[in-house]
Amino acid sequence: MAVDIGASSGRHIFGWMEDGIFHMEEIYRFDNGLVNIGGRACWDAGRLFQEILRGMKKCRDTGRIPESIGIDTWAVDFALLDSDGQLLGPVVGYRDNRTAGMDAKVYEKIPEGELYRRTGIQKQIFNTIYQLMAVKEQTPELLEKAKTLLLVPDYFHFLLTGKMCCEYTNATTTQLVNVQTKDWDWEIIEKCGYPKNIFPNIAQPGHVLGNLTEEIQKIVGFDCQVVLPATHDTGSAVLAMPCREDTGLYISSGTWSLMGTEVKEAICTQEARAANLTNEGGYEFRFRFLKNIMGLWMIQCVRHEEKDAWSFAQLCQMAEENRDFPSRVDVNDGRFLVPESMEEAVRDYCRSTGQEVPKTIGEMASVIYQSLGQSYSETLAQLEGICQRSFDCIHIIGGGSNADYLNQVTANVSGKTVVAGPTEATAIGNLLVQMIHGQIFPDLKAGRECIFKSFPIKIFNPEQSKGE
Ligand code: ADP
Ligand code: LRH
Repeated sequence: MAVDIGASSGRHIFGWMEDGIFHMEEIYRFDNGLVNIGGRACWDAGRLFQEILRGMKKCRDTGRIPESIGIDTWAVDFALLDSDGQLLGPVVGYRDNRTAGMDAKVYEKIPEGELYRRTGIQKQIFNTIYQLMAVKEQTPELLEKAKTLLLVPDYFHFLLTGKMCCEYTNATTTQLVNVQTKDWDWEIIEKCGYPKNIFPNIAQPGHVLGNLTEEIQKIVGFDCQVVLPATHDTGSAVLAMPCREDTGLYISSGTWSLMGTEVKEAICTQEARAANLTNEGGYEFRFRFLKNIMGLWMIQCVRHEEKDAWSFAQLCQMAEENRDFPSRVDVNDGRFLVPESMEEAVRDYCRSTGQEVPKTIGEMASVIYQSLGQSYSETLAQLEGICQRSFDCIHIIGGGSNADYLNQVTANVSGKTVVAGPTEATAIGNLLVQMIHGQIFPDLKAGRECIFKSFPIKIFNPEQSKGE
């Protein structure tokens, strides 16, 4: 059983092998999003854990009892726990503005270039290293009281088993893990002044954390092992890329668009840093050399502002009807990270750059999808330049691979064939690691091979004449 919780929704996916084919069934789905707690943008960790239990109970009710379970979520966010394992405060979300100015504070202790060389992680103002600096500066008593720091999936795994660890793939997104030793970089932690004893041991995907506690068994009605997947959702998603070689080009497309390729050794050069490319830790110590692109967050916000009057499929269709609308925005501009109004932020960008301002929702959607496509195309050029190779096609995986119009725009602007799917790549990748642990697959290569033949994919070839 994979429990995959993204920034916009979570789901319980049951997976099994039958006749050489990887099958899966969605058992339960729930919404996610930021909530305001005491003026901060937070995750409702209590509700999310209740949703996790609800989905597990549904397993029991439908007779789908898993052999093992693993949870993945978005990266970087964490819980601080006291000596009784209780939360010391709400789990603040990465879009909260408490990190403003914290980059400068961190660089007073350790220069930015050195940080990149030691961790390989791109600067994102919301990385755990900057969030912890915000805690240290704004609420130092929290850090003094804290006994343990757990990233979000580690926290949920702790609530299920009573056991604590930080899973490696997600731990690397803290920007506190050394790219060589693959362990906490104690020197960075010390220089930043964070208490060393709050960082638990790092465990690899495939590690058996333990069984469900008796209390949880009573609630959900069964017992099973918790086997760590790649708990960083992007880490799981990329495992499920339906590609015969490891080195394909992917966009893991959801709230964020994570575009990159797998590499054996991290690329921590000045050129890679200037392009804001990151080296996130992966299964078997592979690295995902990728860029965080603002992603479908932009269209999610617009849909929300329009009171969910249109489905994503309708927004795609309206964008296509307005395909000739000429304006483009830099989707990675900071103003789109957490704007009061995404529509106003897009209009403001167009106005201030002397471009035509979108008036209708169709024009707005057209600007967003086509600007995303443009950013993909620019990132492709950077990746091809730095990796000194050309890619045959772009794999788009995750919920965003449902966006046919964006897939077509991506093919058109990049001149590459787009292979779209599977849409539940993250849950499949999560299951894959559990299945390798259960010896259903001998290794990742065999698992990827099976995904390739088990799940439908859609092909989009470039239509140069359409001129996006
Ligand atoms: P996350 O894991 O970050 O919460 P998902 O991988 O679930 O995100 O992807 C959700 C996104 O996928 C939505 O924001 C939406 O833009 C896109 N999407 C899902 N279904 C469709 C569809 N039918 N047509 C167009 N876009 C879709
Ligand atoms: C995608 C994701 C991404 C991170 C961001 C915080 O869900 O995990 O890889 O950079 O959320």
